Amino acid sequence: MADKIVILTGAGISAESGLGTFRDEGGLWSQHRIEDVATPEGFARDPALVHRFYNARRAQASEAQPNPAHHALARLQAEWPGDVVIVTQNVDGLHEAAGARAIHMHGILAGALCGCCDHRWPAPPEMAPGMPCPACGQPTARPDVVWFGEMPYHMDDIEEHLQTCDLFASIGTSGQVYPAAGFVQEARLYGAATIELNLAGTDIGAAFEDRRTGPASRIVPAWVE
Ligand code: BJW
Repeated sequence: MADKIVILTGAGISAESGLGTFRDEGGLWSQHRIEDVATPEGFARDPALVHRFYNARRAQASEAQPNPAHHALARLQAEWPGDVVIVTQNVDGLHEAAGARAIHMHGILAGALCGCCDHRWPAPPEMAPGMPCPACGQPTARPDVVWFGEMPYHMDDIEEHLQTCDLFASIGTSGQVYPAAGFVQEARLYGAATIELNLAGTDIGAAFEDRRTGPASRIVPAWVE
């Protein structure tokens, strides 16, 4: 029995909840330039554009419902006799909506962050350039998400979980963005069994001992049962 399971999730687990992925055909990065909307430099150049991008995604996420894959992971976390740690790259909050706890390594759409003093607070539905931080008063509010070139959150905790887990599962992520793409190697190095669940093959698929392909809403509940 795997005492401790670490599960990494990506945009693919929320695709069947109606939220677009980034790199699939028609995905977010085919409609927006990464440099414009997902880097600190893009935000400095055109904060209004970046806020519009995240306001739209925040509105979409607030309407979305968790799908059978999110529910299956919540069930697993509640019922497994050992630890089930969900590390998500997703910012949509759908793991929590399904009743699970997750570590948000790329932040959360529902959060605002002060670029000046690092204070965090719940984001209003619409953010705009120049919004003041409620703690320091500076006009430096931004979405509490991790852009390229920034350090993902909770990395010390995540490293510890990767080094102490018996099973590492990766669900619905393309394996193109680091450091998450390197987690499978790290977990293997420390002796974990590894499995990838994805709609299709990925660039890092060969690093996993076991692979299941198909839509998350079908293959995740089947894997959990
Ligand atoms: C289904 C499905 C269905 C579809 N069922 N599956 C050169 C080499 C190596 C690294 C670098 C490099 N140059 C720069 C870097 C670092 C950079 C990086 O990785 N760049 C790469 C592009 C090369 N990384 C960073 O900058 C990160 N920071 C960092 O590295 O700090 C330094 C550090 C050093 C040491 C330790 C730790 C840190 C920060 C990365 C931040 C990424 N931010 C974003 C935006 C977040 C906010 C937002 O949501 O807007 O995060 S970008 C975007 O990509 C988002 C995602 O979380 C992330 C990953 O995407 P994901 O989830 O994998 O989605 P897709 O679309 O790529 O894939 C979807 C998958 O689902 C596909 O496989 C489908 O098949 C599948 N799927 N439908 C099941 N129904």
